[in-house]
Amino acid sequence: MNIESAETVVTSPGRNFVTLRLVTADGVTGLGDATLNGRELAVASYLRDHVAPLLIGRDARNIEDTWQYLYRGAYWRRGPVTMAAIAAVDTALWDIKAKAAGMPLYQLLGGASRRGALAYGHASGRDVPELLDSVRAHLADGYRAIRVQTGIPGLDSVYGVASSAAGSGERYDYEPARRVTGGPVLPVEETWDTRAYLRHVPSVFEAVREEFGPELPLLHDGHHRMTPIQAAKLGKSLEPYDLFWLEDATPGEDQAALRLIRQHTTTPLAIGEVFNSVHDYTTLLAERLIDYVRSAVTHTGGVTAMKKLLDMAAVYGIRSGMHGPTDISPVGMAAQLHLGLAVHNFGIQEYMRHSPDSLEVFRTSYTFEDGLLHPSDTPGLGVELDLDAAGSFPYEPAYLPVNRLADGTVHDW
Ligand code: GCO
Ligand code: MG
Repeated sequence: MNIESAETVVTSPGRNFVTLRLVTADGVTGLGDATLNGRELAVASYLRDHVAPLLIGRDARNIEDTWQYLYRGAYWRRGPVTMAAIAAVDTALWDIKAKAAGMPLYQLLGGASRRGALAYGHASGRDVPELLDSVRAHLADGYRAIRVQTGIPGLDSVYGVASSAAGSGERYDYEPARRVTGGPVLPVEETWDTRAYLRHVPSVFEAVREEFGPELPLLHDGHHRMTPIQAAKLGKSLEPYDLFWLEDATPGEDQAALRLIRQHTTTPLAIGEVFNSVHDYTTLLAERLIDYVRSAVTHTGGVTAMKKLLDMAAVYGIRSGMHGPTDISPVGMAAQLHLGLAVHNFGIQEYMRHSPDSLEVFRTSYTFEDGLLHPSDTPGLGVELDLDAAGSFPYEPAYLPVNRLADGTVHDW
């Protein structure tokens, strides 16, 4: 079962995706997602120039050995580019193994622990009435847990908030990497004010609870913008509204910051979408400073590494909340649905629908019904890549926005 070809496919059906496509000598194809939003070509080069040549002729069955070979063997460990590339190889090898076994991947990971993976959708509005409409639309769409983001009085635009009237199923890509229109390819710049944000957010959750009652799980993303003491204050002020989690309250690289937040609030905490290794979590897990692990299979070294991370989290009673906006491709999403179905400590799965163009390139078989995602029983990951369709959407340079304070200082986000 040797690998015969390793092709890196870059396609942009509305936003950029990087996919690794492995084919074995006996004709089994495996797919892996290596999309790193706004830095896609760095991973494509890492795969094409440094990894693909090492894969040809390797035994596709030896997943753990290949992982260690690419991780330990490279000397330069970790980092988002390296770990996304390793993730793609690892995921593609699991796809191949499961197809060869004639089983959906979740069966190889231990079988189903639940009927499906509870998903949360992204509701947002520039103001509260628009937000309430968006929550309603998500409920009508079948979501049973909702992330809530709003515009902030005094700020022109806020990342994570749709820029036009709210909706749900039809809003595929309101957080893509973008570029300023006209002129050179540069990131959009946004202005941020944490004090205005902290004053506004509690009233938003009060309005949502008043309208939809106490039962609906509500989530919120702080996008790494607060200092520890500001985050502690926000967590405390949101306690009456019983959040499912407060995500990414502080910049991700400072694990100790979570200690301070934890001392002040019982609002559950989630972090990790920008992490790429179990080593980013050691303090957070051992000291139980978080409640949910936000890493994605795509950015954390694949199914192998993510499974180990979640097993380690399980020791401390910490659950999964894998990152799932549309910059995780349908391949990455399918991989984490298989994993989420199998592990005991699944928590919740972020889920934004991909656009019709994306779903033309990536033919998925996972389902979303009554709030639950299921990876399907198709052997492997259950996703096929249509190479012709992929070829008709060429790469488009784009960046995530840059965040600045009113005086021009570059700020975390
Ligand atoms: C989320 C995230 C995303 C990221 C995006 C960056 O919680 O889904 O914060 O929206 O901003 O993945 O590429
Ligand atoms: Mg987030």
